[in-house]
Amino acid sequence: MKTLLLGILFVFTAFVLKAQEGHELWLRSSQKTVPVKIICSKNTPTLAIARQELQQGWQGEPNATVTLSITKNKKIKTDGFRLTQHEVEATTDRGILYGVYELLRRQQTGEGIQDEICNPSYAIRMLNHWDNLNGTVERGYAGMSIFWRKDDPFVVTEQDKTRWQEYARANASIGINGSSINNVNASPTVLTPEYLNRTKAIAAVLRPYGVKTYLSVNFSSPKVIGGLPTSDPLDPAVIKWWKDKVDEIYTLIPDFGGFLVKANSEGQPGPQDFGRTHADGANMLADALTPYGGIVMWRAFVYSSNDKDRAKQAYTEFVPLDGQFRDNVIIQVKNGPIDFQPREPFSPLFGAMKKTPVMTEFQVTQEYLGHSTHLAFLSTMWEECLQSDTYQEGPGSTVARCTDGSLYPQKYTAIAGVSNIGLDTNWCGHHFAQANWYAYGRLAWNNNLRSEQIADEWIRQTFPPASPSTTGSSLYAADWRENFLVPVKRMMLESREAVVNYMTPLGLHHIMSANGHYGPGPWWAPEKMRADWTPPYYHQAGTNGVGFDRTKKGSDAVDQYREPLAAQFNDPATCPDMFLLWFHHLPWDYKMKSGRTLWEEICAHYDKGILQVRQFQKTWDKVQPYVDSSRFVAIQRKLRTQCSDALVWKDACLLYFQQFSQMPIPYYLERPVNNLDEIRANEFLKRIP
Ligand code: BDP
Repeated sequence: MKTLLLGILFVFTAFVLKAQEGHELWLRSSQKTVPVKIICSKNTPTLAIARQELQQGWQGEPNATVTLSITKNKKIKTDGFRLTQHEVEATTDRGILYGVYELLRRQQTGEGIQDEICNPSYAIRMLNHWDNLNGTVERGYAGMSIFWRKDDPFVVTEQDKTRWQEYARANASIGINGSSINNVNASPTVLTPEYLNRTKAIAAVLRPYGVKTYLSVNFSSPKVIGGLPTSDPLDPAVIKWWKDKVDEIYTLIPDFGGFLVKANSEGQPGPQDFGRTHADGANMLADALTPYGGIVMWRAFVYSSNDKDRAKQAYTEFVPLDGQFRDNVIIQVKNGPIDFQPREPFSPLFGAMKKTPVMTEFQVTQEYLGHSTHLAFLSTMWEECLQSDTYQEGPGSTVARCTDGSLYPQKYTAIAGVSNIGLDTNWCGHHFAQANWYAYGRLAWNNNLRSEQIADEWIRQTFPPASPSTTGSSLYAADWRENFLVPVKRMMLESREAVVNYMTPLGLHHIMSANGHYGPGPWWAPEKMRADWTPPYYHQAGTNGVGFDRTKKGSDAVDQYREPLAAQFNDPATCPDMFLLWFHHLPWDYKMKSGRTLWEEICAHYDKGILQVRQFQKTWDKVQPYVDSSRFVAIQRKLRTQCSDALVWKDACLLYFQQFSQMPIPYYLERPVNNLDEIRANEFLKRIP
């Protein structure tokens, strides 16, 4: 009976599930529109969008009346809203728009609506685009930039505008309210009139959706495009140049958000070039922006080649400056102390600068997690970071609370995600990478959300069943939940851990090849290369063991964490396994909590990663009846590549480390199928997808 039913279902869904290219993201238009009446006393471009969305997406009872009201309810923060089944109340029209999207989402996912107030965790919820003015995207794996292009760079076409509008709508639907639209490795040219004009055109399209526009700026701009002899932040002519530039920008874009700055980092210019501090540089820009309410997001991603431990440097450089920044400067800190690795402990800067606003920077684009080829749902990684306890103000001082204003009062609260968006039809390269854009927005709105809920919402909206009701009691709905929703959700929730397992288990980090950051390369160390850009610096493998000693006897990075964490991380017996080789250099035969040796444990993790991806393939093949053919095949192909890549990772790392451990790969595990010398010989030929 069940087989027959599945058979019928297969034929039925194959008919109903039209091929999809994924361009609609999680905003699939409903199959039939249900009429709704809307009462709203005001009209603004933003409210017009709110109305239109309701009219197109209403799935409640037919001809219901929905009231949109702007009030002065003090419990509702800017951007927040009060929601009932038939009412959205907010203090701004942006709040109304967010409330409408929430209402429609609840209808689509079948989640109930109480009379409730929803306020965002952060006032500023940013996407950072690493888009270059020539249209390429640094660490972008989904095509060229949606904002910039090489040919006819200043012509704004209807096609451009449509893309920007769709982009803004997707952001608004998950509460993202800011975009910095050019690479943090910023070209000074972006501040020339032609590029500012294009920026103005972009801002005009994003504005009604509540998305403010920001720019990344190059600290040498006064010299490079202003013709000044210096860019010294204390030089009066430099101060005036920035002030005039800011005036010019606000004349074009009155609601411009502000600047994002990467300074004295990886060769970028900055105040230290003139013997000044990060605070001198950031404050100078902040002062120019103050009259307009603009902000500076100053990145703490700094490290130099001569330090003993790269992981310690941001903290060492920034903590002494605590209290010296203007209140419209926010220090933007990557989630981990090194660089967006598949797993890092949280950056010790969170909670350490008590008199300075600090914001988290996540990487939505999968630079170190298989680009847009591997399926890796990053929500679990961000949740892990946000929920990490820093103990800065006693137990419960999570990273989330250290940055959202609940522990330290700050004028501006913010969060940033490095975008994974490009001109590809499906925006993100991998259909499942869309879930990372979605999850980032949802966590930026509510930093206490759980990945399980986020995945659930995303699946329901992105792969809705052919039958209109997912919540009703029909056999079909129950079947869809059991055979599609549950296994796909499980796969998503496990996917990041799988990547950690087959790439960098047990606290290993930064062992990928060369600059592509895609395949394995634990051996990669060209002669003249900076040591801290090569994997051996991070894994320290030798016949005596593996791992970076960051204990009190080593680089002492553990001391940047508050007790009880410092002591816990310092002792291999209490250090969580997942951070073991991040903090410790241990012999290959070190006895793990599991009873296995360290070497066996490493092997077991790499092996498990492979088994997990194989399971993802099985899961996906089985859900074919529930997915349109185009997305089904695209994802199936990507999973195949992920599986063969994972095998290369496992074989490369195990065969390389085995040269030091000199121990057999446990015989109960699969044998390598690739040869190390062949992987090494092909390393640079490997297609970067
Ligand atoms: C690294 C990227 C590099 C970025 C840098 C940054 O490899 O392309 O410019 O981060 O965040 O992860 O500035």
